[in-house]
Amino acid sequence: MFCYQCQEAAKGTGCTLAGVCGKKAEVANLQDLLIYTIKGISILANEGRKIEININQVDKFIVNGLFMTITNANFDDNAFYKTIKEGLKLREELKKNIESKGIVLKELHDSVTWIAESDAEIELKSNSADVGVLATDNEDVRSLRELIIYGVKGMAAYAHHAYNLGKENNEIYAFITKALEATLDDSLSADDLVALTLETGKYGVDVMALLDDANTSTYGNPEITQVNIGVRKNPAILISGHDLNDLEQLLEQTKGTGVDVYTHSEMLPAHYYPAFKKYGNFVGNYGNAWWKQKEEIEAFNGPVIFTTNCIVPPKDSYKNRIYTTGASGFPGCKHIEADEKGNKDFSEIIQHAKKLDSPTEIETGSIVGGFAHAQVFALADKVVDAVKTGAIKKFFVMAGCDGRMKSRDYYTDFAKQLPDDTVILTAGCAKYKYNKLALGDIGGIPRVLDAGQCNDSYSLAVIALKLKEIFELNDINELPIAYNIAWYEQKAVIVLLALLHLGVKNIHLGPTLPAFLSPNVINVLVNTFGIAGITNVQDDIDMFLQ
Ligand code: SF4
Ligand code: SF3
Repeated sequence: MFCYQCQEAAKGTGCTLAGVCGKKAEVANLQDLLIYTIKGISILANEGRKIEININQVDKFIVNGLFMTITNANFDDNAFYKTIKEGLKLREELKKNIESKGIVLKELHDSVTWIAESDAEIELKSNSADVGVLATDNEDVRSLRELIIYGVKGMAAYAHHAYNLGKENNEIYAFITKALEATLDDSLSADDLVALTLETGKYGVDVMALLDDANTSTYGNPEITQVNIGVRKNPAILISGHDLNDLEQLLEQTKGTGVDVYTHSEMLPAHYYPAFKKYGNFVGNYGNAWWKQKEEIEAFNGPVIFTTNCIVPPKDSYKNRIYTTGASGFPGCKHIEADEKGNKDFSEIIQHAKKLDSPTEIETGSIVGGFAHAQVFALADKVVDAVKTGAIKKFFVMAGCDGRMKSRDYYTDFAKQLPDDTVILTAGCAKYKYNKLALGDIGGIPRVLDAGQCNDSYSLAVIALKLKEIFELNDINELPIAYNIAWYEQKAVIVLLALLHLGVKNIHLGPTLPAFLSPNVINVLVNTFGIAGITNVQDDIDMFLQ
């Protein structure tokens, strides 16, 4: 195996024996083969699109398959064997479909022609050096190809949530397959790939806008909300991940059963949506970011359902309480499948919860959030006044991911040491590094404004563009906004590329720069966009406030 897609890549270069995340070599290789197979399907999808055959089922397969390979989403070897076989079948059907229209498919890439009759043959192919990341020799080309692929993985995750809510955009699907085909094209130069990377950012903005539309048109606009972080004395289910449709189905099915529902990690922002406030058993948020789940799930006592990443390989003591659904999976844990209409039956989890103790209290009180674009626009006068009077000197966008590395304490210290006339704009699970600190408010505006999940970084961009308009500026970079972003997995990659597409410069990225960026690619990002890493809290604050 070789994997360097996340911030925890071993030794800052890549995991080779097993993932720091807990991914086994076999699964890593199967993920590579699934991506390889999806590239082959993409080549045919691009042909199919030219002659306007309906490939919606193929697009959905691609989006789901990409999502399954995101860090901490799916550790289940069986799920990958099954998905690869499904992919090969779809690919052959698509091939026939295209050929039936009189098109002659010639000189096809191996990713379009390889076949396997058994799991053993799939395993053999997955071990071949041609399918993995290192199949590309040139370090810079490899770096750009993977940067595009990781951006596309993040894009796929958001497209997946959107289509679960009935919102799709064929241009996004078409970009995904075009980009994946391009990563096999040896005739493209590094400059071509840089251009494609920036184009990936454009579709990153589009997919986040699509998901924002899907979420807000289904569940209303997020509004300021106090979220309880304590517990009640009923049996309960913990729901994690990002999928709001799964949450809605769980709330509908637990209604009136005496079983409570709590969110974990990236599901916290669900509390900000008006539509979920009507459920009396939707109690609050339990715990913190994904990486604390070993202690927190132990203490929760009830069953846990993962709708997406981030799963930490469970301890035996609670593994029988773990359920997965959607693109997520873990060997030995029950996976809840959707029927053809997307309906899921959570009754087994509800029955399971009834047999278990209520959650152990680990915290009390509440946290505030719900500052997505509509809510911030409603407060615009107040915010603009605060900027004009100098009550707010600067905003710090600190969106992104949290993670287990000790070096991430930087973000807690950074938040603590920021001067009182600054406001943090956050989204994603990065918030857990400072959302429980008593940072106060500025004239009623909290000093930490949480827009929501990582995809709601879109809201932060919309807010920035609105402020640019209000202050009549020519350039988004003239705003008093600094960007100090924490990243971990591939959704953060698409968020970053989206911000670059919007023209945001001088983004600082930490706690370390991605292992998949080669020195030359880093140079391009530094020279074109002023991307930089982080140093230490005091020097960085001084630099940002200069
Ligand atoms: Fe390593 Fe991250 Fe890949 Fe897991 S996802 S194998 S931790 S680089
Ligand atoms: Fe968190 Fe995985 Fe990235 Fe969605 S849940 S932000 S790390």
